[in-house]
Amino acid sequence: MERTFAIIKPDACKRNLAGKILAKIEEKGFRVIAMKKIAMTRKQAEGFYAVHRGKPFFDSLADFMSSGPCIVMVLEKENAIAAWRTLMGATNPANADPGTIRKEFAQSVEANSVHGSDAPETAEYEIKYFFSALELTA
Ligand code: FUP
Repeated sequence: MERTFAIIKPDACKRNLAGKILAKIEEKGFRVIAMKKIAMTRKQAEGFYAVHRGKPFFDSLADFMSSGPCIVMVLEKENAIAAWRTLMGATNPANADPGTIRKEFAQSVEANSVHGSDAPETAEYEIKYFFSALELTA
């Protein structure tokens, strides 16, 4: 079993798409280990996307991620990291496969509805950024 970190981003929360996205997650057999709704400050959003600091899209991305509430989650399944990225679809919704969340819901490469860790080390870092050990027992 593997765990990954997921976000339902502000664009999707604003459009009341959290339920539809969660339904897809559950249909694919992920177990939701932890979940909470949060509103990130600009600084918290910058810290989360620190690997992208200095890139041309960084400031706009940090503004977007702190523009409203999002839902952060820890998902568990066999090969959860790859399975969640497959269900999310390509970063740019124009390139996302049919049936993926980004193809169905994303508005742009920035407002692309969901996030998912890209490797075991990132998953561990991202889970710890948002959740305490006590919140990961379910
Ligand atoms: P992903 O892992 O699919 O979320 O994609 P990246 O880690 O490459 O990028 C993180 C986020 O930066 C994306 F979800 C959206 C944003 N981004 C842009 O806004 N513009 C770009 O050109 C690339 C990424």
